[in-house]
Amino acid sequence: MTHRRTFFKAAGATLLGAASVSRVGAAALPEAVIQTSAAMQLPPAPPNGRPYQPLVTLNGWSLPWRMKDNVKEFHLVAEPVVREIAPGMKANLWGYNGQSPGPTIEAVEGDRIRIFVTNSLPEVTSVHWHGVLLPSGMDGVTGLTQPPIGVGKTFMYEFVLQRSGTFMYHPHADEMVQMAMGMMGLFIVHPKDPKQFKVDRDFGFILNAYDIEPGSATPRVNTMLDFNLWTWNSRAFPGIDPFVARTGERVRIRVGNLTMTNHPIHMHGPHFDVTGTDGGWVPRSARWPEVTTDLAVGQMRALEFDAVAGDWAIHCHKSHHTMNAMGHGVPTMIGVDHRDVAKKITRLIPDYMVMGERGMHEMAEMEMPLPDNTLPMMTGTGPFGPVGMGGMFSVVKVRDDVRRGDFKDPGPYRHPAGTLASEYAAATPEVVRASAPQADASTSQVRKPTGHEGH
Ligand SMILES: [Cu+2]
Repeated sequence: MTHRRTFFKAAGATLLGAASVSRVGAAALPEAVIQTSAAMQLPPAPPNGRPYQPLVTLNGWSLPWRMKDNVKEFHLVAEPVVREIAPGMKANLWGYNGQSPGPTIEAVEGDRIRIFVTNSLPEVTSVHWHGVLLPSGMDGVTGLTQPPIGVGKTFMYEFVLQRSGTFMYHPHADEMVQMAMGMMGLFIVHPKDPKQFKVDRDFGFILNAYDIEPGSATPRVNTMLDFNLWTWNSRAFPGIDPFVARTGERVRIRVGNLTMTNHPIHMHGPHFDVTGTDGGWVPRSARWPEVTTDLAVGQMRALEFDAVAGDWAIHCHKSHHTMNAMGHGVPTMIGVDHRDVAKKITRLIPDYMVMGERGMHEMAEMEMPLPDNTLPMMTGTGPFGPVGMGGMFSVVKVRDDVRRGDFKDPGPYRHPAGTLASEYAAATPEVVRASAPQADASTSQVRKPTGHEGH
């Protein structure tokens, strides 16, 4: 559901007199569009200005603009928001225009844009336009290039977009807190010539992470590395949208990293090329095929591939990042038979469970009681049972019959006959193990006696 509300309602009329834009300017602010849903909102074709193919933001949306005297005017409102991380869990975050991440800003190379930023947070902020070429004074670094945007104030940023590419925006004010709370968004500059770098589908998301104690809803903002929720656009699997495409289409996925660590993003199925970084487009001669590309902190990558029919997992390859909140202090129980101990413990703690001695997959199948507002560590169900994944995981779903512009989840893939792994039903022969190599007399000093089996 999209609400439209004016600046007057958003920030309160009493704040206007003290705002950093003039009264005339403030009265002329474009309305701030607020989004309260975490569902993907398909962006419409641009209503005016140069044509481009809109980005599909995972579990997100693009910010409408107002064209005024040939300038695209956007209005961001920095504010506390509630974001559904996945069904069953909501988080109290800070973001823009009702959501975290904020809306994607889309414009075209050569556009002059004016972005009004209203601060409805309880503390000062600023916005840095990560990767965008602009005058130093528009760069958004509090103290260095501008005073902070005070509580209730509105700032105006204005610049001409010089190069197309994949960029981001985020605060450069109390940023440890403000990024830990979810303040970020994508900034896409489309090429002036729509035929240049053309793809059939263009997706985008930001890697982010939170430390939210199971049972609570507000991130701990002082966490340096030990985050427990690894998310794409502040969503965890199975709450992350699939990447839907038609067989043979050229697909681009743009990824930015605003967490505190690197993420090797790995896609099953077709190989991809990295065609863009946060510095722009990679020349064709400098691309090489990949199935995993590592994103360092602050980096952006655009991946492109030709879609092949199937359900292809796409995920961060750090295995802890495809898990939801978990206790990392749990001891490894593989190979430990602790059923006898468990019986004794159950007399004291009736809910005590034996788990982990044959690995942890059984936890994916278990319906364990959890605190309210918490996601299971491994969750999500596929056509063959529990997927046993959470966090930074989604699926590239490619089908022969997806219509152009259709991004709806097509359901599970129907594998052509003879292309599906299955159980071998006939009798299995005895496993033959290679015999251990004979000890080399020159290096071994101890020989076990042989021929004494009768003892
Ligand atoms: Cu990761």
